[in-house]
Amino acid sequence: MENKGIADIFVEIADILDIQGENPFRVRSYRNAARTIENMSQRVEAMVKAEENLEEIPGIGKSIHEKIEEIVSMGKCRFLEELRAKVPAGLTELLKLEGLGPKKVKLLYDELAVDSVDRLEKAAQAGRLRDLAGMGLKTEEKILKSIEKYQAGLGRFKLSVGFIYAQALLEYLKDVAGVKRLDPAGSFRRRMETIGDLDILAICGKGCKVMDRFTEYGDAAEVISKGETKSSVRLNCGLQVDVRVLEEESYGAALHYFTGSKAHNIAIRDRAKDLGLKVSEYGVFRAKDEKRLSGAKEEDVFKAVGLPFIQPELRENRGEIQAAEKGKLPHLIELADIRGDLQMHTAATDGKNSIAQMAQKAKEMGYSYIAITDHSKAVRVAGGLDEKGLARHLKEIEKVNGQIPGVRLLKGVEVDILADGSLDLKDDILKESRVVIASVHSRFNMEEKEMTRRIIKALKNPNVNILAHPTGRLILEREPYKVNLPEVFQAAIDEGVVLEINAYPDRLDLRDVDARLAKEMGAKLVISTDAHSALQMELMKFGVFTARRGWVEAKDVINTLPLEAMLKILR
Ligand code: DGT
Ligand code: CA
Ligand code: CA
Ligand code: ZN
Repeated sequence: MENKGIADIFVEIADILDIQGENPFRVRSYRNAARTIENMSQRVEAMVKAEENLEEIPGIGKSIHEKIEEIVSMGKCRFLEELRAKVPAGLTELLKLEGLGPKKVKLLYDELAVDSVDRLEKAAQAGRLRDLAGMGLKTEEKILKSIEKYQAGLGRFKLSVGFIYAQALLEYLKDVAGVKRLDPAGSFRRRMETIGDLDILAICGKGCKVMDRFTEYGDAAEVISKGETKSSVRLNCGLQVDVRVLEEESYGAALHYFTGSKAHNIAIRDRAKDLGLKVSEYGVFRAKDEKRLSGAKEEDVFKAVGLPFIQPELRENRGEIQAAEKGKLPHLIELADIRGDLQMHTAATDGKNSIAQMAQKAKEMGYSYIAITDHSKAVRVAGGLDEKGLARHLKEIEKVNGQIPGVRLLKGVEVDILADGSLDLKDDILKESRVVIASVHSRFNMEEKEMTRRIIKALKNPNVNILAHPTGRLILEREPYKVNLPEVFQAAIDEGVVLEINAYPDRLDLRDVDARLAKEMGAKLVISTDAHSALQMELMKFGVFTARRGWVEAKDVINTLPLEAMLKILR
């Protein structure tokens, strides 16, 4: 089982205990364990098999260790099954709705016997929630909105989660004798922020047992269908995977077709039709007599319709075909272009590692600079720093500077934008910080005008260099706050503030289309991980994917520049 699968079990345990009103410390210990496991670079399953002592890992004690062993050996956890038997299955699902915590879920169950999303929806529509203690008309409306959003995202997975499962499965399938090629396609290959399922294409030799091996996969919960050329499996986490075995001569056409998007495919087909051609997943054909012209390589499809290769991230029918036609495709940014990371948190606030450990990781990543940017005091849950705390912390950063040759540490802070647009720390100390990131962490419910004014006021503080996660959304969890982005972008341009594409996979904020607008308006961008541990600095790739989907080039992104040039842009 993948670390993510093990972590999910502990999250569910914590959720049920929470609903039962269990001791918060006990609940937290399960949540912490889940987070630790999910963020580990080594596979827990392998560690158990190698009989390593898991209790040396912070946050993993005897009781959790025992449960991990049971999960690895039996594929399930008895304690969780017992808990599940005690509460209706729908209750933990209710926790996934935005704005519903364990207390409210318990209240809804006790008072109205609400035990599923369906029942909650009916109760809300009937106006039965507004009279419950601590609720009202507004809560009722909000809950209806959360339900709508939840249902729209149902069954979709964050790209980063898709990555975990895709990598493990591809690793497994590539060792099957006779497999010549394996490629993920679909929304995964286009690096969409969420994926509905995972599409994998393969070329296999004669007698290859790839479908047998696929349907026997250890992490498969259910085989949905099995055939010679197509099989589908549902993994334990709920993600569906389709594997298709294809002919070598039509592999390129199939890769193009199954990469999509559907809208892009249709546009390409229409173009082919105008040229007297037919493009399908089987190849490129002459329309009048169905003669096969090509299709072994993906480039064949583009060549047939007179276009250069279009990167998968651009294939959304958002103007890529017109741009290709005019030779105006963007030269998309790549992970290798990134030279530093300008947002990260350390153990001084809610991060896991020390300044030195972050610097060491930066060295491993091949970076030449990073900014250490812990939270300010308003973010109390994160243990944000006040003026004195930050002053001390900046000295610490300075001290570590030079200890890791080749990596320059920049003194920084992520300062909170308060409700009135003022900043959470005094200007004197902000002046001491080379990288001042401003961001919103509270009062998300403002009207658009007020929120826009709030953010623009913050950008006008001359100490601010970067606006972080400009819309505040959390993918599949929290809508962006209402804000007029074009106005914010223009203010950022006028003030010389850089806009962040936050690479943290739950955020990806700015999202693709917003980043594209910012770039087209002439804004400067930065891609930062917002890492809360050294390992999370590896999440940079998700920010780069988002940037690529937003047509962003290396020259639009300041952390592709060498240190001195980058610093010139940071006012
Ligand atoms: P997803 O799975 O919802 O995240 O999105 P996709 O894009 O991976 O969609 P999926 O898995 O239904 O299909 C994979 C690709 O196959 C899709 O991107 C384009 C192609 N495709 C599927 N259905 C159609 C269709 O009806 N017409 C055309 N032209 N292409 C299709
Ligand atoms: Ca798909
Ligand atoms: Ca599919
Ligand atoms: Zn934080």
